[in-house]
Amino acid sequence: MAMVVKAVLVAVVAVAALAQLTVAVDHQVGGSGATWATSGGYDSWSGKQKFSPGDSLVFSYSPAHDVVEVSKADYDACTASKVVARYTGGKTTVKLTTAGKRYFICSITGHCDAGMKLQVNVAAATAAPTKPRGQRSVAPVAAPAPAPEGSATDEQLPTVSSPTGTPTPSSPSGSGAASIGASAAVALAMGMAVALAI
Ligand SMILES: [Cu+2]
Repeated sequence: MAMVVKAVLVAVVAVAALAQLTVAVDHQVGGSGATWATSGGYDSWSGKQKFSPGDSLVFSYSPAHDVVEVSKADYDACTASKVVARYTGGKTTVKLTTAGKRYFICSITGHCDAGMKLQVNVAAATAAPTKPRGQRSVAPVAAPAPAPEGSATDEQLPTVSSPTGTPTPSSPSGSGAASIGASAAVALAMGMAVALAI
C-alpha cells in the first residue's frame, strides 16, 4: 500500500516537473510592481529576462501614455512611422507568440527619448527539435543472406546418434530454463529492494 502511494507521488512530481518546463510566463514590464513610464530602464530589465514563445508582456501605465509596437528602425529613432500595433487604456497584455525580436515605444512626444522604449528577444523553444519535412532518408534494407540449405538447422539439432555416449538425464533445454528462472527471481528481488528503497 505504501509502495503504491510512493509510486503515485513520484509520478505526480515527474508530471509537475514536465509541466513546469512549458508554463507560459507573464512578464510585468520593468519588473514586479513596475509601471511603463518615462523613468525608463526597460532594456536593462529585458536583458535579464528569458522570454519564450507563449509568454506575455504586461504593461501597466497611466492612460496618458500608450504602448506602440514598432519596427527596429522606429525603435532606434524613437518614431512611430510604421506602427505594428497601438495599445491604450493603462493595462496592456501583449502575447509573444513566436521567437524573434519585438520593439515597443510610447508614441507621446518626447517619452521614448526619455526612456519609454523596450526591446525583447523571444528565444526559440528548445523542447522540440525540428525535423526537415518532405525529406525521407531511404536506408538500404539489407536482405538476409540466404543460409545454405540445411547446414544451420543440422548443427542446432542435438546429436543423439552417438553409439558410445550414454544419454544424459538432464537435457540442455532443461538446464537453460532453470537458469532463466533463477535470474528472473534475482531481478524480482532487486526490483522489490529498489521499490522499498524509494
Ligand atoms: Cu508616454
